[in-house]
Amino acid sequence: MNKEDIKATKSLLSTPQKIVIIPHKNPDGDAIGSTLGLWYYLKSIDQDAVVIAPNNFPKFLKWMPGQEEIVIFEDDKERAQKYITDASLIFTLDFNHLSRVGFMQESLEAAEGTFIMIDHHQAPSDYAKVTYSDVSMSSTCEMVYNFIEAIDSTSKITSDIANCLYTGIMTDTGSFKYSSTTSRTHRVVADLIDKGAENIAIHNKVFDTNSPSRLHILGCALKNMVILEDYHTAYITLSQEELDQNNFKKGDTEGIVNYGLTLDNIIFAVIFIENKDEGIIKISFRSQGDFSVNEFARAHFEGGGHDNAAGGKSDLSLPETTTKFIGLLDSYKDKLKG
Ligand SMILES: [Mn+2]
Repeated sequence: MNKEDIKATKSLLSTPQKIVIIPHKNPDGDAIGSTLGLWYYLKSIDQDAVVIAPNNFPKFLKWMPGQEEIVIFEDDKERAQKYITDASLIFTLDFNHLSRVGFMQESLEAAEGTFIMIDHHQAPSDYAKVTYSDVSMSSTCEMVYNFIEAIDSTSKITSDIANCLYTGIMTDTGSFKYSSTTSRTHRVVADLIDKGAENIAIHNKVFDTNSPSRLHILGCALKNMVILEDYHTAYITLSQEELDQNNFKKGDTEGIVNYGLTLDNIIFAVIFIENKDEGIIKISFRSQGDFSVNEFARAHFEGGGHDNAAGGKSDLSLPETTTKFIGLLDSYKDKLKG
């Protein structure tokens, strides 16, 4: 955070505000961890704050401290809308375009409160008065730690805040192994453990929660995996029929894309998931090293994200989409060196 933004934020928080804190649609561990961590902090300095999520969040986060206080816009529109309309200060966390809140976008665009953005994705838009944006950060949770340090003191971090921030850093770094993990990330995490983050319990609660449907879908996905050795690429497909056969539930496909990267010499991994309801193929891209899946997704699949993790979509059928994908790889052959 630069000095000007720190000053502006301190001045905003020096008077009582009505605050809403917003994560993106389909919130993940970092989105929920950062919003709840910030929420606990703001309450501790006697601010009136509430977290409003566009829609519900996955079961593996339902143990988090404070999660039962989150207002779900989709389920509780009137109440959520009133909070947004009345808000004098609106924090948006872990996203940087208002379109990332889905059907909540209109409400936020009409809101009169002052916006503060805390986010680590590329190409932020300019809706916020204070934009704390840093693509080198491991997670928004690490940034909330920095935020509290910059405007106040890390001594304000309670065990609840520590548990929330630890969760987001852990999930967004793939348990501290993605390239965004720095020595600073480990120092922050060490301090969070000192402040009460129950690291072992958090790992268990987040990762040891497989359901039968999730494991069956994982089995199907791995069987479907296609390895293109010449391009150091592996991709997985899951059709709607396969999802239905295995009693698919929301969240079951989370993280499956990463299995491709566990293969020796594979640096580009993709999963194509058919969604008949929305009439699209949802795509996740992962890479290791310099190959930018953000650029690839932006150029060809109406998406984007980070250099090593991005999303996208296709309106073609599942076979047409994979054919298109395979056809693109030759022009990236130089960049896809293992
Ligand atoms: Mn994040």
